[in-house]
Amino acid sequence: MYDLKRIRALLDERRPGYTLPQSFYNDPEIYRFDLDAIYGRSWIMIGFETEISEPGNYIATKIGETPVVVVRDRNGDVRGFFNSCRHRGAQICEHGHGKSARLVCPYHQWTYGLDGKLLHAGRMQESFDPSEHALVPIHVELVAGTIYACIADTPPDFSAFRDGLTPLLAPHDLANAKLAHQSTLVERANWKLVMENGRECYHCDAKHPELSFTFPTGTSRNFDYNGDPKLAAFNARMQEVGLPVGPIEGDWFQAMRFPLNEGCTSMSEDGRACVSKLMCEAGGGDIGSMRWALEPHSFAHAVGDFVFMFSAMPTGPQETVVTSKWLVHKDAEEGVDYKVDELIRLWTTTNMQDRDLAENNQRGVNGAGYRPGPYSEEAEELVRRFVDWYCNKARSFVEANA
Ligand code: 3BY
Ligand code: FES
Ligand code: FE
Repeated sequence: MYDLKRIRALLDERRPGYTLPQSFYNDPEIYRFDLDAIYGRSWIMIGFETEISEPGNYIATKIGETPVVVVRDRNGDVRGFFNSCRHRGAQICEHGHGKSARLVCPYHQWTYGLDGKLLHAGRMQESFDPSEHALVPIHVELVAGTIYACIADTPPDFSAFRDGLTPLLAPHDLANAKLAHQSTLVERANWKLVMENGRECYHCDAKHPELSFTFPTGTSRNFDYNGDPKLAAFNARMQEVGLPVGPIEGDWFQAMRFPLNEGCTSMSEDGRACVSKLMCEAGGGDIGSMRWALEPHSFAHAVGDFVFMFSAMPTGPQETVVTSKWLVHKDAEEGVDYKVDELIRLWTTTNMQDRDLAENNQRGVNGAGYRPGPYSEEAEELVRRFVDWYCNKARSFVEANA
C-alpha cells in the first residue's frame, strides 16, 4: 500500500508556490495513494445525460482503477454502481457505452435490474439471500445535462456547484444535444503533470498556435484579463442577451463565461462556428465560452455551437488516459451541418501537443537533476490552485487515516 508517515513528510517538504517534490510525479506508492485520497474522494465528471438518454443505456468507465457504471433506469433516473459483480467480483458491463434491459454478469450470469437489485442467480443454495447482494451504489449528481459521480461513502458537498453551474450551463440546452465524438489519448506522464499543464496557458503562445488564435492565452485567474476593459464590455453584452457570466468558485470547482479572442465565435481553427445548428442561439452564438473545471481531473468549454469536455484519469504512476467528448445540437446532421474532423480538429491538435509537453515534463522530472521550481503568480495561478488543492486534500486523508 502506502506509508502515510512518508507521505506526510513529503507534504511537509513541499514548498508552497513551487512544483511538488519528485516522488509526487513518479512514485508507485504515491500513485496508489492518489487513487484513494484524491480520485476516491472527489466528484468526477462522467459525461452527459444525452449519452444515456433511454432506460438501459449506460456508461461503463473507471474512476482511477475502480470500474463504475452509470445507467438510466426504468423511471428515467440516472443511477450509479460499482461495476463489480456481487458474486465473485467480475466486471459486469464492458467499458464504454451500452444498452441492456438488465445488467448481466458475463461470468456466471448473475442478473441485476437497472436499479441494481439482484434478480437472478442460478444454482445458489436455499440460504442465499439475493436482497443482500444488490449492486453497490455510488453517488451520482446531474447538473443541466451533465453527470458527476463520486465513489466515496461521504462525498464532498455538491450543492454550491449545482446551484452555481445550473444557470451558467442551462442556456446551452444540453437536453437537446448529442455526443458527436469521443476520443482517448494515452499519455506517458503522471496525472498531476497532465493537469498542471492543462491548468495554464503559459505555454500556449509557443506550443498551441492553433488554440492561441481563439483562446485568450494571456489571462490569469478567472480569465480576468488583468483589468482589460474587454471583459467588462463582454459582460455587458452577455447581460443584454440574457446570459449569466459568473464567475463561481468553490474548493474543487470553478466556472465562468469569458470572451474569446477578437472576432472569434467558436473554438475552432478559424475561430468560426463549425456546426451550423447552434446549441445556444443567444447572441447569434457569439457568446464566448462557458468554462467549468473540477479538481482533480477535468475542464470543459461550452461555446455557441458545441461543448468540449476533457477528463484525465490516472492509469499508472507515469501514465494517464485523457478522454475527450464533443457534443453538438441533436438535430445537427453530420456531413450537412458539421463535419466531425473539423469539429474535433482544434482540441485534438491541442491535446496531442499537450501530451508531448506532459511526457517531456515527465522525462525531465524523473532525472536526478530535478528540483521543484516556482510557478508564475500571474500566468500559473490556476496551477497553484490545483497543487494547493491537491496538497490539502492529500493532507486531510493522511490526518484522517494516521
Ligand atoms: O483549462 C482550460 O480551460 C484551458 C484549456 C487550454 C488550456 N487551459 C488553460
Ligand atoms: Fe458475476 Fe460470477 S462473478 S456471476
Ligand atoms: Fe496546453
